[in-house]
Amino acid sequence: MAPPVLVMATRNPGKVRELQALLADSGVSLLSLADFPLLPEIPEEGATFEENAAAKALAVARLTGHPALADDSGLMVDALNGAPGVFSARYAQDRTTPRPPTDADNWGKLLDELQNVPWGERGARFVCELALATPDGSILRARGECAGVIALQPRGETGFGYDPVFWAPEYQATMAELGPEIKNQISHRAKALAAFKTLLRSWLKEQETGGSGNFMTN
Ligand code: ITT
Repeated sequence: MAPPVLVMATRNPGKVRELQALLADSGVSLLSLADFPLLPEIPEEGATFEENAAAKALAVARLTGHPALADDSGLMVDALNGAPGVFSARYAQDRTTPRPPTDADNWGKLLDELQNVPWGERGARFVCELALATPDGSILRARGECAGVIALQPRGETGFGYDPVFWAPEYQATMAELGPEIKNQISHRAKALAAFKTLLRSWLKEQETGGSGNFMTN
C-alpha cells in the first residue's frame, strides 16, 4: 500500500527543511505547498500559536483534500513580556512598505530593543505548536518549547529566523552555530514532533486498517 500523504502547510523553507528531516522515518509521503502553487495565502489572524496552527492546517487540508501539518511558531522574550510571540515573522514589518521583513530585519530589531537589557534578563523561549488536520475537520495537536538567551550579537550561518541571536546555554553557542543535526535534537520543533509522532503512529495504524481517517481531537 502506498504511504499516506501529508501536506506540510507552510511557506517557510526553513521549516520545510526541518520538518522533512524530522519526519524522514515516519512512513508518510510528504508534500509541501510548493506542490499546490494555486493555493491562496492563508491569513494568520489568531491570538495564539494554537489557533494559527489549527487554522492553517484546516484550510490546507480542505483545499488540498489531504491531511495537512501546520507549524505555528515564534520567539517569546521575557523582557518583552512574551513578544514578539505570534508576530515573530512580522516583528520588524514596516507599515510603509509591503515587503515582508527579512530574518535579519527581525532579529536586528530585537537586538535594538534589548540593547540595555543585561545578560541575566535576556531569557527567551522558542515555541512550536503543530496541528495535523484532515479534510473532514479532525485536529491533532502537539507543542514543544526550547529555552535560551538572546545573544548580544548575531553568530552562525545555519538555520533560519532568529537562530543567529538565540543562545543555547547547554552548548554555549547560538542555534545558528549548532547546525541542523543538533538543532533537530533540541529545538521546539523537534520536541513538538517527538510528541506528535506517537499520535501520528496511531493515526497511521488506523489508516492501514481501513479506519475512517478520523483521529483524536483535542
Ligand atoms: P508559515 O506561516 O508559512 O509556516 P512563517 O514564517 O510565516 O511561515 P510563522 O507565522 O509560524 O511562520 O512565524 C514563525 C517565525 O518565528 C519565523 O518566521 C521565524 O522568524 C521564527 N521562528 C520559528 N521557528 C524558528 C526557528 O526554529 N528558528 C528561528 N526562528 C524561528
